[in-house]
Amino acid sequence: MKKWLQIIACTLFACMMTAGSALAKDKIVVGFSQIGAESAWRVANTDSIVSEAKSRPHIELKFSDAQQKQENQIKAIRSFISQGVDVIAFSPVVETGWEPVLKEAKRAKIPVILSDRAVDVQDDTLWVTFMGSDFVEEGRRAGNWLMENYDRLKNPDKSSDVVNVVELQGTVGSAPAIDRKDGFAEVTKGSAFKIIKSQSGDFTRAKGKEVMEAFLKSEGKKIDVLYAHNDDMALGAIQAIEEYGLNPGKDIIIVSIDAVRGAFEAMVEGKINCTVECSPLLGPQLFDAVEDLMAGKELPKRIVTNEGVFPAETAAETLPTRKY
Ligand code: GZL
Repeated sequence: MKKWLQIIACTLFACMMTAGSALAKDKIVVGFSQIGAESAWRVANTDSIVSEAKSRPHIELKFSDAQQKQENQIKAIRSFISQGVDVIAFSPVVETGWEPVLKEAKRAKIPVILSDRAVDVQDDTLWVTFMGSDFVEEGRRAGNWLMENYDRLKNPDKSSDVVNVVELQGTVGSAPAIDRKDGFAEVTKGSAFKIIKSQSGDFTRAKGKEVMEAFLKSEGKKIDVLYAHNDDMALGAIQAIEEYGLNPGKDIIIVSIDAVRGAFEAMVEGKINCTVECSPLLGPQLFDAVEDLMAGKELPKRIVTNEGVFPAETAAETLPTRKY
């Protein structure tokens, strides 16, 4: 009988120690690898993550900015592993090339949360949950809004037999660029809306202007519509359109994605016709998920952010309510 009592006593002691160590953990250390600061959206996303971490005294955030380079994100994740953080979270700049480092995190028993963008890996046990927008749906919303509103907005002397669309894509190989292209193409397939030029502007204002200049040089007044995968590229393109001597929002209808403040200001000026929301305010959701994870709760594999569509007509009244 004595032997059994000893076994029970040891088991109870071990349980108390484990519980104690979890309870004694006064800090949850999170390593976050951010893509960069390529757009107003990204800056707002970083602000949301950093400020939310600051508002939670039990969260210690180790933040790394990769300047839009995958190799820097991989280095940062390896560093988090060697530091023995409790959770790794990151916004993957592109979809592929993550297996090796995610397998290292798994071997180190460090859970990984995907924030904002997804990865394309065979083994989905390499990440715990993906939280962020449905980019395909954002592309569909942009295409549907355009088809429903183009005729009332277009320059009267433009025909509607074929509507020539130029597309500014996001970063090559990134989930939002791939999915936003697919969603727009899916809903406009077989319609009068034809993409005549499509090129990456890497989600930046400068590159968006540069590529739009090239579109205008080759297609000129043939262009009826600009579909931009983010507002920063649309704002750069507006500069190119005006320098070319055309009126953005009138001669060229512009539909974009993100719904950042700059897009609302451009809509108030009549230079963008619609922006589809993609919320960067992921900080609260991210650290709720971290805390649930550390408390041993099961996380859903996919957490989708809720978003809307903002036409220019409502921009003035909506602008004061915008948080980014
Ligand atoms: C979308 C996000 C994209 C934004 C861009 O969730 O990954 O990256 O649309 C940003 O503005 O650069």
